[in-house]
Amino acid sequence: MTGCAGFGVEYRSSEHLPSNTDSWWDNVLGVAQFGRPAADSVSLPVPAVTVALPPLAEQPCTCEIWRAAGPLQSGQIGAVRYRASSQLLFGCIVVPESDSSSNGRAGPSALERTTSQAYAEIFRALDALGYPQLVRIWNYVSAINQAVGEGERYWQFNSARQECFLQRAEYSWNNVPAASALGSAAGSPLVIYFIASTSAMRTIENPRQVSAYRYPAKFGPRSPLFSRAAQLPETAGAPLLISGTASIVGCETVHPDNVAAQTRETLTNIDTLLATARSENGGHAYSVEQLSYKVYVRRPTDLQAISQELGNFLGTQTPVIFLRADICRRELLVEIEAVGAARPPAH
Ligand code: 3EB
Repeated sequence: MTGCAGFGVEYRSSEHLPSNTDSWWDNVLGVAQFGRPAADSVSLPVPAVTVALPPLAEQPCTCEIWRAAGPLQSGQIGAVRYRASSQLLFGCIVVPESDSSSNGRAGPSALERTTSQAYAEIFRALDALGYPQLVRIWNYVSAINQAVGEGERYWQFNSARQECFLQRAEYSWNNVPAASALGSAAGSPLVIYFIASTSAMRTIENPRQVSAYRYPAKFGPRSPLFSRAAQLPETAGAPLLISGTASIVGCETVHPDNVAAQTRETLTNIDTLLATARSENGGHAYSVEQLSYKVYVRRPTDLQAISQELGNFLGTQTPVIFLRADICRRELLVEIEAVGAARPPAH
């Protein structure tokens, strides 16, 4: 197998994972577990990272399972655990905030130091392993909306992230991975997991939205650095990884008090991104019904309204999971990310 064959995501409750010796695991790259894995669960045979965001579902733990065609190899470099095919790598790192070594009184905050440490470890692992291109990255930051100084903790995270990327030759303002950054409970460690590739990706921006790296300073002194979507190399359906997407038009939050309208605006943003991906990238037939969705919900009581809007837009056949999370602007009530492959271009 070559390229990104077999690449994709699947969602399952922890209770429904096959036993460790099952061949089902052979082409699993890694797992993110949302919520509380069963106390008696044995460690999984692939890298697994636990994120303290509870699923809004009956089961206490939802697994996001990433696959790629094998053979796959696992290992650990520094604090980064990984598993990789010849082209794609899944990696994860957990850094408690207090663990980050202090450099005295002034200078960067604990969250900035922790973020810089995590990204330094990630880049060191990718350098050592030869997967230089980060394609998609998930950042789970505790107390993300908490006020600090002039801003919020999210701003501190953004400062450190921007500095880390811009120090690297592989990245520039308009060539950065797709991302999500969500808030977990205060006291949770910084949890980051990611997909990296041996070859270059293509990034896609949304014409309805100002690129995040161009957000004006009122959203923080150093802008968030991520692209709206990343497309893996042009093999096997050109998989598209869509960043966390919210009710933002231009650079402003719209419908601050209306969760149904925020959900519709978010889905319009995703739809627009797919149209852009189709027109820029050789007519790959991406469609909203063919993606898998992960929905972050600020207030559990909004679940029904959000779920109803999604149903109207996507029908009921589309894989969707819902997680309780803080979103990086206080007025945002919902954020949605997605992943999927295309049908081949029509000739
Ligand atoms: C936005 O569009 C909403 O900081 O990595 C979405 C996806 C958002 C990723 C990030 C933030 C991030 O600005 C928030």
